[in-house]
Amino acid sequence: MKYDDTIVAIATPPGQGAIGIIRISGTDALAILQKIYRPRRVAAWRPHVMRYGHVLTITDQIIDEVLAVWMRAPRSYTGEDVVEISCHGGRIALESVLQRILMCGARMANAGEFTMRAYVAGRIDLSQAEAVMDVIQAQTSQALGQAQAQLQGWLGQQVTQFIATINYELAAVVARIDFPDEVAETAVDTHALVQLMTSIDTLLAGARTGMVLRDGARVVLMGRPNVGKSSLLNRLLRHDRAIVSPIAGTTRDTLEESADILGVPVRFIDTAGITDDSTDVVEQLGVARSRTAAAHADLALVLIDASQPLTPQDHVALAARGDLPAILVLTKADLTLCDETLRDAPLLRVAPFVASVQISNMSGHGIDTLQQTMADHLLDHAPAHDLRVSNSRHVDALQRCHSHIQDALRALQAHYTADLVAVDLQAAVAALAEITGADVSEALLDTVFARFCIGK
Ligand SMILES: Nc1nc2c(ncn2[C@@H]2O[C@H](COP(=O)(O)OP(=O)(O)OP(=O)(O)O)[C@@H](O)[C@H]2O)c(=O)[nH]1
Ligand SMILES: [Mg+2]
Repeated sequence: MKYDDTIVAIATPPGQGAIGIIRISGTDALAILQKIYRPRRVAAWRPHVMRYGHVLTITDQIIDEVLAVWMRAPRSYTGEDVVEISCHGGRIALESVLQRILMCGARMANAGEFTMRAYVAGRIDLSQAEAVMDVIQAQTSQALGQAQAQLQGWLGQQVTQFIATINYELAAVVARIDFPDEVAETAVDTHALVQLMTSIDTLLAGARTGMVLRDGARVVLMGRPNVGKSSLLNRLLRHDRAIVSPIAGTTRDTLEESADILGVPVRFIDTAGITDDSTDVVEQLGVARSRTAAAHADLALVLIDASQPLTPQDHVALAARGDLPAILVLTKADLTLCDETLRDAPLLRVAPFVASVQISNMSGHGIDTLQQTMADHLLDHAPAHDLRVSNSRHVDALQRCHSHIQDALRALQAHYTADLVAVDLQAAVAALAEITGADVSEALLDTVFARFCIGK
């Protein structure tokens, strides 16, 4: 498919900067540039060469002093003719150049439309298009590595290989439909299909980590009042975000902040200390919010004051985490520790703890270990390389493919007719094709590109 219109957008973020870039894509990109722009030296336009000059009004007044480059199709981001103009990075300069281009017949690009054109032109597959946004939104270097790997196309290649394997077996099944007497049931290599399911299982096993790196993990700090939740939050963030005081009930509302924990993007949620004997309405509301936060988290840090005997409120706080995976954090390790608490706390479990760590928010003792323990848990089953599935859309498609292959194998085993087996294998291929976008609906494309920003 080829688009017949030319799109334009400011590709750099709003605000002031040294430069701001305007990007044009489509058949008229160069013609528009030639209309609005006067190069310093008159010469024929050569592709991929940056030229110095000015963007002018219709009456030849200077709008801005710029550098411009023309990238000839198909050697460009979109696969179409693309022009990029580096203007001064001020709102008025950029807006004025943009308006001038719109007057020449270009239209404002929709969010993600440049990348969508690259996909439609076949320059990248859909999983690579999605990776563009993942690269932009990556919050840690590990997340970036994973997004870059997907942008380079490993997932598309892997999926294409899977599709080829299924199609090979599908051909044997179809041959049986056409020539039932000549092609044996055993012509289908069930072993190859079982192996494919194993490969999908491996990809799915690493996907939890992939998604944690892409989307971040939610880690909730829980415990009775005064155990040191807010102090720990401040330690983990390396700045004083939350108010800390010796008064029980200091934090009354939940408070969220993000940090990079050894490469894992983590959103920490500090909560109001959990009690069940509060008569204060605001405190009760805070406690309710703490419980809600726990319900939506990936991991809990359950804090116990190791310098004090356990109280009934500790039990309430421990129970509040439900079956959320949790690390037991024994705080105030700089004080004289209470032997009984050290002995009993790890046993006070609703579900087993992932680990138990002693820390001091005062000296910083144990904070490194705690960070490592969190990262280890959140990166569980992570392949050491960057080739991880990280998008729930891909996970869903892989799961559906897996179950269709399973159905096909069952149908083969039960000696169902070949056309029934074929239906299952075709469905398996269709599920995989959604990942690369080889066969997708307009609606799916809309959802994928809705996440994008204008100009990308
Ligand atoms: N010695 C010592 N004191 C600590 C430690 N952590 C916190 N504290 C002190 O304990 C008190 C309560 O700390 P907070 O961080 O406000 O406790 P919290 O769990 O957020 O309390 P609420 O918000 O009331 O639920 C403050 O006086 C802190 O200075 C620690 O590791 N060692
Ligand atoms: Mg607090």
